[in-house]
Amino acid sequence: MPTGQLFSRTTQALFYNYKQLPIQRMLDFDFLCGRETPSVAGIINPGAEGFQKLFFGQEEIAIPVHSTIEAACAAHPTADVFINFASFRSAAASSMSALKQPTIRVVAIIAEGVPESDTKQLIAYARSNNKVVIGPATVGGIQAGAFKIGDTAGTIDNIVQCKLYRPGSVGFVSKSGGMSNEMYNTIARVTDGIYEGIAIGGDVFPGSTLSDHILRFNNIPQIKMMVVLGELGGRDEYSLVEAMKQGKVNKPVVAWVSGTCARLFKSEVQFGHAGAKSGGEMESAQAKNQALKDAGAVVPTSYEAFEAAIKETFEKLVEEGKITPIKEVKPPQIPEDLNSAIKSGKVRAPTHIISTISDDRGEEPCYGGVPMSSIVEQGFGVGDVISLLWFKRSLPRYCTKFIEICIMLCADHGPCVSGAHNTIVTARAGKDLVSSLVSGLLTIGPRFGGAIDDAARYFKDAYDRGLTPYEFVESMKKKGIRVPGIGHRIKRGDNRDKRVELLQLFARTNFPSVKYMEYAVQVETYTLSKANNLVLNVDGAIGSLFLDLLAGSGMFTKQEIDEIVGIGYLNGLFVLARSIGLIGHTFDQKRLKQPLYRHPWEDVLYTK
Ligand code: Q5B
Repeated sequence: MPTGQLFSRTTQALFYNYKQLPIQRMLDFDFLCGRETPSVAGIINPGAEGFQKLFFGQEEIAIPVHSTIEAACAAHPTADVFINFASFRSAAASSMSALKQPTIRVVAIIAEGVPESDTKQLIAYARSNNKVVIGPATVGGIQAGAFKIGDTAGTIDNIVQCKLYRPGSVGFVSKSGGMSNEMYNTIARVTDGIYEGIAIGGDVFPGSTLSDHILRFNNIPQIKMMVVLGELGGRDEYSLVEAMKQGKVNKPVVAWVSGTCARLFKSEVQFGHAGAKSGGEMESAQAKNQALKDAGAVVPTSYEAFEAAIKETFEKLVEEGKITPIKEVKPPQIPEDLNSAIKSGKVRAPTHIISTISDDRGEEPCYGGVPMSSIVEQGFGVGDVISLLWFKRSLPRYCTKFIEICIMLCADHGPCVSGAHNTIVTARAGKDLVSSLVSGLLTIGPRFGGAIDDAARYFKDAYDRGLTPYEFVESMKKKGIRVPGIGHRIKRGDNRDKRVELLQLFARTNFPSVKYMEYAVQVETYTLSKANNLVLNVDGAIGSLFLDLLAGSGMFTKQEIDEIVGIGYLNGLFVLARSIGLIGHTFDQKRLKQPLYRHPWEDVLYTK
C-alpha cells in the first residue's frame, strides 16, 4: 500500500463498463472543483469502440471508448485509477487484468458479491505490487476539490452542501458507502470539511483496510485529524488499534464502531454488509469501540454523540493553531440538464417534429388513435390500417375492401415491367433486398404505375368542369399531355386489362356512386376510337374509382378531397402494392442463384 496521496487534481481514471450517470457525476464534480482536465480519460466497454458524448461543464466532450483494458491503458498511459463497474461475475477478472497493467495504481471495485477467494487473490497481488484496491462492495472515495470515484457523495446538491468541491482538513474512512455520504454532511457541519474520504466496502475481506487508509492519511500533511466509522463484525478495527498502540498514528482519531444495538437481539444479527455480522465478543461494536478508546482514539458514547466529538476535536486543533480554517469559495453552478429542467417545469423547449397519425408512448402503439389490440380484436385488415394511417379515420368496410383489392391486383405484373426488371437486374448484381426493392420502386412514375394521382387530378378537373370526353382529350392533346390513366403497352381494346374489369365490377356493386369512373369509361371509348392501345389502364381505373370512394363515402369534405388529390396520396397504393411483387422478384432471383445480368449486344442498336 502506498504511503501518501492516492489522488490529485490531475488524476485521471479509466472507467470499466459504460454507465452514463456515474461518469457524468464525476465530470460534474470536476467542473465544480475547477479541474482543467476531465477525471475520466477513457471508457472500457468490452466489444465496443468509439466515443461517448458527455458534458464537461457547459461543453460536450467525446470520451474515447475502448474494447479492452489493454487498449485503454495503452491509449491513456497517465490514467492510473481503474474504476470497475463490472458485475460481480466479471469484476474479479477485470480487476486482476487492470492490476496487471503497469500504468494502473488504484483499482476501485463497486460490485457486491465478488467471491471472497477472488478478492483474496486481488489483495495479495495488489499488496505485493504496491497497488491499492478500494472495495469490493464500495461506492468508492473522494479527494475533495480534486477527484471523485463514480457515485461517491451522491448528487451535486449533496456535494455542494458537504463542501466537497474544495479540500478541508479531515481524513475520513468508513466501511459503509451510504453512511459515508451521511458523514460527509456531519463533518462539513462541524469542521472545515473533508480532505479525503474512502469507503472501503462492506465485504469480509476489503481490498484495503481502515488502518491502511488511516496510516496513509497520517502521512498527508493537509490532513490534520481523522474520523473513522467502523462496524461490527471482522477484526479490521484491531489493526488500527495496533497501529495506534505502536505510535504509528500521531494525528487525532475520532472513531465510532456502529452496531452496538446487536446485543439487543437474542440471536446473531447480520446487518446490510456481508462483513457486518458479529462473530463473537471481540467482533462486537462495544469491544471494538473500547479497544479504540484504549488505544487513544476519541470514542463517543453513542453515534448521536459522534458529531460533537468531531467538533470538539476540530475546535481544539484550531485553538492550538494546528488548523487555520480555510476561506470559503463559491463553487460554479452546474448547468442543469435540459430534460430534468423540462421535467421540473423550469424551462420549456419547442419540439422539432409534429406527428398526428400514430403514437407509441403508451402501453401499446396506436394507429390514428386506435390501439393495436383493438385492431387485432376487431379483425381489421390492411385496408383498415391504411385508412387509419393515411386518411386518419376508419373507413366503411366496402372502402377498405376496395383498398385491399387494389393492393392485391397491383402486387405484381410479371418480370417484364420496368420496376420488376430493375429489381431483377439489381438483385442479380448481388445487391441486398432493400437496394433491389428500391431500384424497382424508383421506376414508378408518370409512365409506369405512378399515373394514379394525375389520372385522379385530370379526370376530376374535367368532370367537375363539365368537359365532354372529346373536349377533355383534345384539350390535353393541344397541351401535349398524354391523358394519365389511358394507354398500355400490351393491353388493347380487344384484350382488356382484367384488373380494370375486376375493380369496376366491385365498385359498381358496392359504391353508392361511380360517376367519375363512368366518365373515365367515356374518355376510354373516345381514345379507343383513336388507337386500339388507348385503354383505361389500372392507374386510370384506380384514380377515377378513388374519386368515387372519396366523394361517395360521405367521410371527406370537399376540401379534404382536394387536399388528398393535390398532395397525391393515391400513387402510394401502387408503391405499396408493387413492393410486394418486387420483394418476391428479389427472393426469386436469389433463390435461383441468377448470375450478373448483362444485356445482349444483339439487342442494342449501335449507331453514330
Ligand atoms: N398515346 C402507358 O404507351 C404508356 C396516350 C396517348 C393520349 C395517352 C402511355 C402513357 C399515360 C400514363 C399512364 C400507366 C406509356 C400505365 C402501368 C402499370 C402496369 C404496366 C404494365 C403494371 C404506353 C403511341 C401513340 C402516340 C401517343 C399516344 C399514348 N398514350 N395519347 N393519351 N395516355 N399513358 N401510365 O404504348 O400520334 O403516334 O404520337 O404514357 O397511364 O404502368 O403492365 O406494363 O401493372 O405493371 O408506349 O400495367 O400510354 O405508346 O408512347 O408509343 O404512344 O399513342 O401520343 O401517338 P405506348 P406510345 P402518336 S399502367
